[in-house]
Amino acid sequence: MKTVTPQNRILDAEESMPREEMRSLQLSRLQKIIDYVKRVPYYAEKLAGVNGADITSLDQLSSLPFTTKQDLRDGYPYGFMAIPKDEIARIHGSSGTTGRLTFVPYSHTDLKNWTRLVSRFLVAGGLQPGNLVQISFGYGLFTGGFGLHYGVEATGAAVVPAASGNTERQIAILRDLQPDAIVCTPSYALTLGEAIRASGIKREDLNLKLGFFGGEPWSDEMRNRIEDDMGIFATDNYGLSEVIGPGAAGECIERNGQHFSEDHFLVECLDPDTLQPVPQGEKGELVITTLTKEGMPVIRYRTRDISSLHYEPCPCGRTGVRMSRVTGRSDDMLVIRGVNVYPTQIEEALLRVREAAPHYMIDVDRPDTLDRATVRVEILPEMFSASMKEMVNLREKIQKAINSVTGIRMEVELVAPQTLERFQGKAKRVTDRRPK
Ligand code: DLL
Repeated sequence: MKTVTPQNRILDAEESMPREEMRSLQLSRLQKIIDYVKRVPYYAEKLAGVNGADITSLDQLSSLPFTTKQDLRDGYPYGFMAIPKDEIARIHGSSGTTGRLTFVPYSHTDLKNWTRLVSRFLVAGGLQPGNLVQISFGYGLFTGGFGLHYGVEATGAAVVPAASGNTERQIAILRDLQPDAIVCTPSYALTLGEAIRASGIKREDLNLKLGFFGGEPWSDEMRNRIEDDMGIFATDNYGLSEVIGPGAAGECIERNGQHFSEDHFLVECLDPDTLQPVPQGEKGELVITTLTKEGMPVIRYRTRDISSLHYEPCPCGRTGVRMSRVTGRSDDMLVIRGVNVYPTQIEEALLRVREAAPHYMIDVDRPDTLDRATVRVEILPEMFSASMKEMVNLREKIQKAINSVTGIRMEVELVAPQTLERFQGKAKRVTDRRPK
């Protein structure tokens, strides 16, 4: 059974605006936001002497100050809020996997815009009015659950707010309510796919056609595996709490990059060391300026996400710049014996080896003077009874695959099926025990 490619539909005129028109819209919004953000003491100080009217070209963006996660932390809890407390409509928080939580206040207008932005990528990925969508993201401070919830409803589709966790119940919902689409992190989609197979349910017993996955890096190999397991057409969507949550960018059915909603965000791709723009199409750190946010606008927010930007026209008709898959966060990047390695590269390697499950953990230590990276990999249940020789061959095969993707040799340890942790939200796969 092949997954069916949905039809191309575009929700808003802004999505296919001629680029020149979009740039002039961005410029006028940038001018306004520059004056607006001065309500925040950090920006009042950093932008002293700069007025919106002084910005006459988008090229002047490069002269504006950056905002980092640390700046937001220094302003904890309300330091970056630009509206009075009684105008807050909701507060979310960043997942805080890399440190302390950051709170993000939204105005009523922000919530309205956010909902629309989420609807855009859902429609772009094939969602139709009348569809039923199972949302298996956490509902809470994390922006995934609520963000997708309102976005789905606004498209005319219906929601089953399954929330994250309880895989058995998730499968019962999939089987009994027959939703058309599922929303979760890609790592949870993999876990679900595996649990569905183990429960004896066939993908033909389900009605799933679409999957909307985001919140963490994943690869095309992983997409193939998930689509195969669930019989769906899967798209990627990107965002971060500090700028809005899901909905900053999302794939259309062409799946050749995620279209940024440029009427709401100005995106740059910079060399993380020199902070200068990288040539078009090359990898760098995404830096985002919010153009319409009221609750917590940010200027040149350093996302730490490594991606590339592509401006060539997309056959779908959308004109927004497209970002490539995020390879990883610059702060997730491991430097092992001087070589840069992202956890997603290990995943990519494992997905090339048929007998290995894409469930893994990476342990890094430095027993003497050299870094040592060990990848623990689950074997598939059908390999469990394999001979010692087959196991040794498998280990070597995995080692080779990792070597060809990362360029370095890592230790590989095979572990029994179902013994590594499964993630219900974002996966966390690295333990680094090297002395700092
Ligand atoms: O993860 C927002 C979100 C929720 C996006 C659900 C999509 C779907 P945070 O918890 O603040 O917000 O984490 C943001 O997650 O800087 C990236 O490192 C990573 N991330 C989000 N989406 C993707 C993606 C939400 N599609 C951080 N691919 C970001 C790769 C992603 N990484």
